[in-house]
Amino acid sequence: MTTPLQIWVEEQAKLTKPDKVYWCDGSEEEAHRLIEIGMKEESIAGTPIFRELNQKTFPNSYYHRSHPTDVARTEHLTFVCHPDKETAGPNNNWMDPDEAKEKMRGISDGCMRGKTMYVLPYMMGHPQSPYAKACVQLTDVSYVAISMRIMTRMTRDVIDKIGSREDFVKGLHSVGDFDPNKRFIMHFPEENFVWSVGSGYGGNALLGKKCFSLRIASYLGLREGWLAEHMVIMGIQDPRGDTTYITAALPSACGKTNLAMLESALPGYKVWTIGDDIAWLNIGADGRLWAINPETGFFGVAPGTSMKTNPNMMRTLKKGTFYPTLFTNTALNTDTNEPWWEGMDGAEPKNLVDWQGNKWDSSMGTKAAQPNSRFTASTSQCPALSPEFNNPKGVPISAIIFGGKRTQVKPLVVEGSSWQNSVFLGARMGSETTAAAIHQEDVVRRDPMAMLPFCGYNMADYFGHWFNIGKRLKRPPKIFSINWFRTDDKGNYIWPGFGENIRVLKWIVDRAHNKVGAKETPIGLMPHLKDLDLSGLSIKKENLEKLFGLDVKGWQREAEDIKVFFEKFGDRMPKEIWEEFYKMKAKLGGS
Ligand code: OXD
Ligand code: MN
Repeated sequence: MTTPLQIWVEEQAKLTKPDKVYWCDGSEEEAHRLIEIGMKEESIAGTPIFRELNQKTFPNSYYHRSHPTDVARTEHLTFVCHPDKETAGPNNNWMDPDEAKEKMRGISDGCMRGKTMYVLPYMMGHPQSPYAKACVQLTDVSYVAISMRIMTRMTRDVIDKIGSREDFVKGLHSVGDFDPNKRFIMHFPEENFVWSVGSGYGGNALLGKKCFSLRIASYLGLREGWLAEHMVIMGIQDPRGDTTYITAALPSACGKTNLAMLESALPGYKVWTIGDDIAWLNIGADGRLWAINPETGFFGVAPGTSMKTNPNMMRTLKKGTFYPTLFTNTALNTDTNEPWWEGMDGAEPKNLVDWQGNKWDSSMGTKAAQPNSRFTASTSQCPALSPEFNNPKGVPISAIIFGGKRTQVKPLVVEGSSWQNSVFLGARMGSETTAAAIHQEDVVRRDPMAMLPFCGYNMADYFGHWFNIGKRLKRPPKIFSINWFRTDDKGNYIWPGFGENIRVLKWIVDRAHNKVGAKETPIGLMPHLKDLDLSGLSIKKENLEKLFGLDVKGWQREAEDIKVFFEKFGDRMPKEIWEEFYKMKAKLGGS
């Protein structure tokens, strides 16, 4: 009997016209075979898809160079195609689904000619988890097939699981001819379908990640009563051996991966990693929020990663298991055949080529590694991986953190005073932009819950959904905002960050267990300094004031910016958001 899955694959092959169709089984042997093909037969802009790296120091690692125009997420080419524009909201680009499909059919006709179409059956989430989803992606490039094998649970069993069902998650991906004018990432939430052409970049091409697990899944969550969030999941073990699970949402390239596996600077504390990018949050029978990480890999920003900033990631990258590790658009040390990036440990190697293959040294004033260059590595290689990682139920969440990169105004840590106030706290977040998406860097943009680029529907409805979830929780987590990035008058970061962030996490955990008090301020609850362990840090008094004080004038300006953003949502905005906004504004005083 022909299944709906087979019919769908045949239809896509008829349109895209590959030379071959190959169904992947996710095995180790297959991964090696595809890497061999990528080293010999396929290329992007004349460069082989994979190049073997130094197998002694970076076992089972391969280097990949993308098309030079294709290095980050392209938010302006990303569309959410609900039948009506209002459902997509002002936070998304929208196109009518029929129009979008017609456009994509035109671009996709024959786009796999001369290539192999890889059929990738995969699960997002543990196959035994009630929250997991069965998915199939089609792609025409081995780099994406190998990356998906690292990032997801890819096996033939998924095909049996789908069986005769029609509601599996579908992804059609082709790198096309990399023409930026024919590059689109189209989402069809009503059909659990993503259609992406023209880009091989992770966030645009690994369709289980941002496209399904956030944009489409957030909409599924709205309809089914759960949340798909851009969040780290981690366990914090205290000196008594008790572990508290928390999640943290931060915009792209703001240190989520570092946070997820930080090595504690406080003796007796240990962090256990469950995920570094995506959390699916469901309400358990006990009325608590439970989190799973649907992914099985890290797709992290390489520059800045070192033994000092993220020792567990460096160990992960060098571990070498049967999962390959990929480095994309980093620089290369041509003496040792190792990847290299700005901020890596040790002196600058003598013989380097930059991410485009040109001879490079730092006197040239350019960057050797593309600022959004990435590694792709299996979570199984992480020494801090939580024993709960594969628990199909997930872990119970006691605190949620919202963060952003703000060099001014925002204090180190603030707590919401109620669920309603906390949703407002998440909704008012803003962050300075980074290289993870193509746009001007270092300007503040509002980024509620770090979900602005990933919420697959109108964010006004999303805030409403958060309020509804709160009503159903018997034991809601406490909610906090953090900002590691405040600078002093000379522009240097005040807070030491990285492993020292445990000091703030300890306070958050203590608050979650009602062990310490907090003081009320117009923007939420803030710590009494006596409750934060700052021992051994030498932060000047005026800088402590920046971290823990309230910049009233700055917040009055901030309120104006927040208002302009909220007004974009018109009448659809829940009244609770405005209630909290005006309460904060009144407490801040001023005009
Ligand atoms: C990512 C991103 O790749 O947020 O995780 O851009
Ligand atoms: Mn991310």
